[in-house]
Amino acid sequence: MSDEGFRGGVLFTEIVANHLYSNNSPTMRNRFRQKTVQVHGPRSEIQGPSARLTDNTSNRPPNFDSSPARRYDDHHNACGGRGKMTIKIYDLCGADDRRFSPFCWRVRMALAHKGLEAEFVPMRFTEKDKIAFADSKTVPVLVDGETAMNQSWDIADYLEQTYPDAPSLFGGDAGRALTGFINAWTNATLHPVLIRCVIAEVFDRIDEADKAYFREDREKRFGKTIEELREEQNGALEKLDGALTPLRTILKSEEWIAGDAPAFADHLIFSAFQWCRIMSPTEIVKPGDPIHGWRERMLDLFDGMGRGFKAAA
Ligand SMILES: N[C@@H](CCC(=O)N[C@@H](CS)C(=O)NCC(=O)O)C(=O)O
Repeated sequence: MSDEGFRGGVLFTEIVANHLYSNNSPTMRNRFRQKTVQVHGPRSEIQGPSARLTDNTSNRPPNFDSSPARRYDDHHNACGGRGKMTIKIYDLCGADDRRFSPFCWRVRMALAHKGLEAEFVPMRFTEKDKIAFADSKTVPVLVDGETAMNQSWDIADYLEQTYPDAPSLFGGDAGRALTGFINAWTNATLHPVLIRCVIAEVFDRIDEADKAYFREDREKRFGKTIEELREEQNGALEKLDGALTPLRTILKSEEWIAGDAPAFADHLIFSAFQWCRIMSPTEIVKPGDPIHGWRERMLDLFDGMGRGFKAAA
């Protein structure tokens, strides 16, 4: 479509997945409702910022033999591709281009799992105007053709629905429901404990331009200063050990959280560890811990995609 075609607003089709457990509908089909959102603004806003801010990072590993991504590549190529435009993901970015958002990592892993290429558009906390077109104040935001949406769970659900021939993120309806539990546990239990272990170090590594916003927002949220939270970090690490018990228990007997092969349940929890690994030099899990071994396996996936993102020193 020409730029003129976008003048005066663009129609985006937003597929909104109703939140798991907030909907009694038993079928996958009914979990979705579709609405059309009128998004105003010039095309440049909708397509994202200038080329300077576009990193063109692709999730597709070049030399990976046994991953689901590689299997999908073969299938995708055999089918002649889908002919769709590249998926775009708005991604939080810290100082030195650190991509640290656990929610964005969930989507990065989901795309790699499905073997889908994507362009990651970096965005700072204080650049929310870039995602206003999607009516969002948080990242990740996905743009896929005419679809724009936020919320990492909804994006994973959308990818599962839209690319059903690619390796499954959930392994069917039962797997989706169990993964919904992992999603809720990660959000409600794991993240709140982890954030207290690393928040001061996250503050140290976000972009200078974001520091005043982050300090004000997080200090209000925690009712403490960043300095006080820094002092409480060791105590927070002690509490983390207990919170990780269910994860450690399952990883004593299973190679992956999802069982025989990694799936979105693994990506969800791994993303929280990536957030810490990229922003904090603190050793969250120690060698010898089954969680450490699993995290190493996760870092190896997709031709070492996760490892390719520099750990904080
Ligand atoms: N429920 C959302 C949460 C997304 C979220 O909180 N993203 C953070 C980055 S990790 C964000 O954009 N925060 C904006 C802010 O703090 O101003 C999801 O699952 O996508």
